[in-house]
Parts: sequence; C-alpha cells; structure tokens
Amino acid sequence: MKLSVPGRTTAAAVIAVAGLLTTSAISSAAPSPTAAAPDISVANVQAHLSEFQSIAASNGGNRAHGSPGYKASVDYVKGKLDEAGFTTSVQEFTSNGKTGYNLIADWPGGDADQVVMAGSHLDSVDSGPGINDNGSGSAAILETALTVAREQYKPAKHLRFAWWGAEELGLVGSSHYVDELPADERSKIKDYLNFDMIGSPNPGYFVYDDDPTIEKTFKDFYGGLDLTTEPDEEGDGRSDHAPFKNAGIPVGGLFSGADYEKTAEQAQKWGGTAGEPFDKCYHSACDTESNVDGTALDNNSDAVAHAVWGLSA
Ligand code: DTR
Ligand code: ZN
Ligand code: ZN
Repeated sequence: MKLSVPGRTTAAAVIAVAGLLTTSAISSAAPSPTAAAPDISVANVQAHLSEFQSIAASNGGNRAHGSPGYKASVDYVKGKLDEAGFTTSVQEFTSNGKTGYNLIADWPGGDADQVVMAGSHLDSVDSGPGINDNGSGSAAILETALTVAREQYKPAKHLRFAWWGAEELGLVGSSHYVDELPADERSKIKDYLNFDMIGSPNPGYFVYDDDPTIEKTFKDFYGGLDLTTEPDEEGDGRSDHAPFKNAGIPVGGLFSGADYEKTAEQAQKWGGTAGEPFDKCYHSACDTESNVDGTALDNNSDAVAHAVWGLSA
C-alpha cells in the first residue's frame, strides 16, 4: 500500500498509483508492463524487523560486527533468499581482529554485463539492535528481493542485492567488496542503490543527489505520492555507496534522517516534529522496532522497488 505523509488526501494515493504506472515509462529502458513495480508489503518488511529485534534480544542486545547477533542476521537473510531461488554467497573479511561477512545475492538471469545492485548494511552499533540503522534498509531490500522472486520478475538487466558487514566501523564490508572486485566485474555494475536508515521515527525524505538518472527515478516516485524530497546533503561518504562512487559507479539511494534536527519547513511538508532529531535513538539502545515510522518505511520500501524495477527493465 502506497501511503503519503499523514494528513494528505487519498487523491495523492490515486495519483501515486497512476503516477507509478506512468513514471516507469521514463526509466532508461523501453517501458514495459513488467517495468511497473509491485507494492512491497510493509507488513512483511516489519516482520523482518521483528526477526532482527529477536536476534538482537537473543544475542546480547545487538547485531554488531563480529557478534553472534550479526552472524545470525546474515543466516536469517541468507535462508530467506536461498529458499526464494537466489544464488547467494558469503564473503568473509577481518576487521578489528574479528571476522565480518558480506552477503551477496544474485537473481538468476538478465544481462550479466549490466548489473543493477541494491545494498544495505546489516550490522548495528554495539549499543543496540539497530532496527532503523540499519534493519530498515536491510529489511526493505530483502522484501524487494523476495518480491522479485514471488513475481518471477525477469528484467533485461541482472539484479544483485547485498547486505554489508562492518559499515559502522567505517564502510569496511562494502569497501572490501569493491576492492576485491576485478575491474571487469566492477565495470558491469551500472547502478548501485544504497539504503541506510529509511524508517526514521521523525522522518525526512532525502534522496541521494550523486547520479541524476537515479535521483530522478526516486524523485518521480515521490512526486506520484505528492511528496517533495530534499537532496541528502549530509550523507556524502557516510554510507556504503561511497566505495562504489569512488570506483566510478553511478550511485543513488534514500535516507530518512539521523541525529540532526527537523526544521519547521520540513515539518510543514513532511509532518512530524520540528526541532527534534529525525531519529532520537540514532546509535542508541532505543533503536528498536518502536523506533521506526511505518509510513516512511512503507513509502521508502515502495520507492526501493520502483527504482529496482525501473532501472533494470
Ligand atoms: N553512516 C550511517 C548513517 C548516515 C548515513 N547518512 C548520514 C548523514 C548524517 C548522519 C548519519 C548518516 C550510519 O550511521 O550507519
Ligand atoms: Zn549507524
Ligand atoms: Zn547506517
């Protein structure tokens, strides 16, 4: 269900659906019925968040790099993807004397020389379960991948999804992946989409402004929801898109805000509370399931699917 921010008319929802059906026509590929993304079930996304919360609760309260909670998170996501028919691989690396893991999942088919990739870091900080940061991004791309399988989507381009380790230590997992990728493999990645914190409780709607085509794909989706986004000015170099951008790969993504405060103007257009942080539990023990705004998670999960479908058609 595509929702706009609280208080907007249902007309926006109608426009959203209509908009979705037309905006995919502007993707780089020729429009086709398969290019229109399906709705991502926010209930399913939230079920993944509940699993991440349970994993943290059973493993010392966090899912941090090197912890049993992180490895259990990888095992959960991998199990879902294997069951759905993805080709998965786990890439190990060492950081701070502990073993880290990246999980890579390829959807069979599509042009292997044209890869559209979506990624999120799966690790939390030591101080909490990391449900918004970054269970939200991890769960959204997991459910998008599972929807690809459920729909048996067969895009022209090849789809790859990734869950990164040790982002909180300094983009360690994603940097390891890019560094280890042979140059010819790197050149096949046409777009990298990053989703880190997309369910903030006092949400903003920020779109990475690194690549204009990817940025437009997201902005057009939100236009269909009658939602005005802002460029993510704070995020440069602060999440897993940075190693890909440094390697010359077009990047984009979404962000709903961290510990800086929402302005009155932003509250006017997005709802929520001015003068308060977008996420008051950023990097804290209170970053739990109750620290996620369902509407932002829903909208952003649908935006993930819109971009994955639109850029890979
Ligand atoms: N580095 C991410 C959160 C993050 C991403 N973009 C920004 C911008 C401003 C502050 C934080 C972030 C993390 O903590 O996982
Ligand atoms: Zn973080
Ligand atoms: Zn993060």
